[in-house]
Amino acid sequence: MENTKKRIFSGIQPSGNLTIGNYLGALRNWVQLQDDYECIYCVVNMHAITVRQDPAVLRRRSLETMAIFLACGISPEKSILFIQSHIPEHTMLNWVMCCNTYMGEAQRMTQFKDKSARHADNINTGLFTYPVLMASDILLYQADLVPVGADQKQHIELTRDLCTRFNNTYGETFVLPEPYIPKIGARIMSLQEPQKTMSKSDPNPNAFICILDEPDVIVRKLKRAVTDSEGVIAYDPDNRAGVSNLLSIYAACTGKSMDQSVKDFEGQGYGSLKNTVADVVVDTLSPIQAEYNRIISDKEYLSKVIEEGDRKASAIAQRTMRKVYHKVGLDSK
Ligand code: ATP
Ligand code: LTN
Repeated sequence: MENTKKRIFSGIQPSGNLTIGNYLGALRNWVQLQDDYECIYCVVNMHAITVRQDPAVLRRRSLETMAIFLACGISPEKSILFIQSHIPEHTMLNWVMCCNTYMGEAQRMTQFKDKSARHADNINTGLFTYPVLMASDILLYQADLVPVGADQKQHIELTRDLCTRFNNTYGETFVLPEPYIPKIGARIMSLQEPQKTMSKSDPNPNAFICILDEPDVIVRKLKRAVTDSEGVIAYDPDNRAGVSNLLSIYAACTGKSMDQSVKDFEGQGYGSLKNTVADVVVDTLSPIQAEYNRIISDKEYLSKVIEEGDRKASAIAQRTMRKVYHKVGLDSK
């Protein structure tokens, strides 16, 4: 029977230890989407080198990131799981797309502006063209839907612009993708500077909770989370960023609505809010951690999953690339 399921593509960089932001904003939804879509999930290690990485650490983290995908419940029987650098078509399409992207478009990307400010000693052209590589990832697999956190919305919009331009210039080639952003958990904020998105590459480890953090570490980081001096628990992300972030984490982990979550804490203080949030985060992460420890010690299984995923991804990527090279006149036929 013809496969009529819509296709999903998404990726996470192995640029640090994955956080609850990565889990609640992205991974958790990846798991849920597996039954209704044909899902392709990627460890985007080529994106990670836009920031300086230790080669041995990058190699290890790429495997660990894949083990986290599996531990969260992504199944190699249902989804294609692979590593970006194993499929050379990503760089091939990246170059073609770079030649179809305007400087002004890339210059508008806020992630580039943020990352150049944070890495002023290494503002490289890869960091600048990062969103074009991301667009290439998505278009290469002809994805209909891209599940990401809210911070990636602008990159998906750029991907859509590049897709439409390419199709108009060279004839129908790529599927036009749409973003899929969760209602709750799309933007988990830093525990130390709650106006900023929680990020795994934050230099301050108290700013984020890692998926693999031990329970006592989770409790400690949440106890230190920045709140305010109002003393009343209410959801108001613009003015009460810290408390609202703790409420969002609670709502995302328990599956409760924000109204219900706020009600759950009526009349309570920040101390008990932090303790309860720590409990639900530990409950959410414990089964994932147990599964991770099992998978990471089975390197043979992990390599088999990656080999199989690479093979399936490669077949799709090659098909698209043949089409693209023909359209732009880079083949010899
Ligand atoms: P880095 O800090 O290295 O740039 P990151 O922690 O921002 O990385 P990515 O690998 O760039 O994470 O993102 C992977 C996925 O996780 C993306 O879909 C992104 O939108 C989502 N994500 C990352 N951080 C958060 C967050 N704080 N809240 C919700 N979703 C997030
Ligand atoms: N830029 C993304 C990671 C990423 C991605 C992708 C996400 C690279 N390629 C393709 C979705 C689809 C980020 O989360 N920072």
